[in-house]
Amino acid sequence: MAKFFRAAVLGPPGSGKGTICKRIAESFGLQYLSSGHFLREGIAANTEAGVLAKTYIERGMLVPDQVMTRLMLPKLEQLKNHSWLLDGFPRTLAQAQALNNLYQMDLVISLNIPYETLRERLSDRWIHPASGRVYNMGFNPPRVQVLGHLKFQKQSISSGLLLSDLRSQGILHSFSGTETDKIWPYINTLLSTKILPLSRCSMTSL
Ligand code: G5P
Repeated sequence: MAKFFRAAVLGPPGSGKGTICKRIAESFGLQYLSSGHFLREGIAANTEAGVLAKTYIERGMLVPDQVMTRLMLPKLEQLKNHSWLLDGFPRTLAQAQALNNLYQMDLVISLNIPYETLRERLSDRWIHPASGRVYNMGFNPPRVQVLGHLKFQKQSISSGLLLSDLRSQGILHSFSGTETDKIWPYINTLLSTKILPLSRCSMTSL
C-alpha cells in the first residue's frame, strides 16, 4: 500500500502558517488544507458551523474542538488517498487526538515567533472583505485598495499540551525567528529529506 505523507503547520495567529504552507504546497506539490479557510467558507455560506464559528472568531477565540473536527475530518476523508498538509489544524490536544485516531502524522512544524513580531504583523494587516484575501502592508502589499482593517486577535492557543504530545511522538520540528524568508530555507531543507522519496511513488494532485 502506498505511504502518503501527512504533515501540519502550527503556530499562533500571524506566525506565518499560511505563507509557509503555500510555499510547501508549491515546492513539494502537497495538497494543503487550511482550517481558517474552511471556517471562512462556512461563514460566507451561512452554514450552521459557520454561524457558530463566527461568534468565536469575532472574539479572537478558538472555535470549539467538536466543530473543528466535524469540519476537518470529512475533508480529510475525501483525501484519504493523497498526501496532505494541514494549516492550523490541529490546534488543541483534543483535535490532535481525533486526528491521530484516523491518521498517522509524519511531521509537524511549529512556528515560534516572538509576541512582539506577531503583534506588529497583525496590526499591519488588512483584509479585502469581498475576496477574504489577507495582506500585510509591508510584506505582502495588495495591488488594489483594501477596504477594512482586520482586528488584532488576542488568541492564546492551547498549545502547551499539544506540543508536548507531538514532541513525545518524535514528529515535532520547531522553527524560531522573526522573518518567514529566513525560516523557510530550514523548513525547505527538512522537507527535502522527508518528501522526495515519497513523492516519487505516491504524490498525486487532485
Ligand atoms: P486562521 O485563518 O488559521 P490564524 O488567525 O491562526 O488564522 P493567521 O492570522 O491567518 O492565523 P498565519 O496563517 O499564521 O496567520 O500567518 P500568515 O497569514 O502567513 O501571516 C500573517 C501575516 O503576516 C500576513 O499578512 C503575512 O503576509 C505576514 N507575514 C508573514 N511572514 C512575514 C514576515 O516575515 N514579515 C512580515 N513583515 N510579515 C509577514 O484561523 C482564523 C481563526 O479561525 C479559528 C481561530 O479563531 C483563528 O484565529 N480557527 C480555529 N479554532 C480552533 N481550532 C482550529 N484548528 C482553528 N483553526 C482556525
